[in-house]
Amino acid sequence: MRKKVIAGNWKMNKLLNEAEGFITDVKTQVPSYDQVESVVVAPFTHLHTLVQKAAGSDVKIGAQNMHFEESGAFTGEVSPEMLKDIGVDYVVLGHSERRELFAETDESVNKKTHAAFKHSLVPIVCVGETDEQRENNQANEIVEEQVKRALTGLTEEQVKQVILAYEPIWAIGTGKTATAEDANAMCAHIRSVVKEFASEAAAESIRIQYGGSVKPANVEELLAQSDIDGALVGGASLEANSFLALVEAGK
Ligand code: G2H
Repeated sequence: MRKKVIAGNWKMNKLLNEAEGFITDVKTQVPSYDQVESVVVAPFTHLHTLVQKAAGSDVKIGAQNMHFEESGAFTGEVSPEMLKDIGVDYVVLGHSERRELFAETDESVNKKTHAAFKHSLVPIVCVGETDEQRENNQANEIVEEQVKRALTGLTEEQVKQVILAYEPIWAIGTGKTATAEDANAMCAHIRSVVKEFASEAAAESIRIQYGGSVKPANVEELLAQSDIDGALVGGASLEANSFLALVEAGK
């Protein structure tokens, strides 16, 4: 039985005092970590404070990106070691907004995934097709390629610990959600890709989230699907009550 993981991706939202207030509101109310993993994925400027604020609770903190190098002349970048040093546990890699707007590639996502393991960060690796690719019946093939390239070179044990987030780009922030059946079909396809690429055991263990306009009203149906092991949630993760409803559904 795979434990569900619900991650709130705040993107570039909230000032520090709002972020702190959010953690205060949710930290005593989230289900235990044994039941469901509740992750707040916040902007870099808030991470140190939020890790301290959430200490001792069942809320874990994640970053939205990082560089794959250890250190050096990379102005504006943040290293995996810097994240680990302040107590961050998860990192989102290859979100479609980073692929589209900031030139993230499958190759850099792969390097970042390796770097995450080197520093004991749990990578949440995003994959997903555009509207046009879906219309052209290329969705399976595009997502398969993204998954394989992200996982290249990882050990079987590492593959088991990756969290993949299937986020169809046409469903992100648009209010359009893939139907639960469509989302599940792609997550099942991803699991079969992992089986072929790594092993059956890795495919059984790896968690696959769905992301794209997930909200309290649709999360239960999505999480009830056989191959959906959690959600990566943007807009609906910004309010404490909504986040709590989402993580409750993951129990
Ligand atoms: C997809 C998702 C979070 P939203 O980007 O990663 O955002 O839930 O707002 O569609």
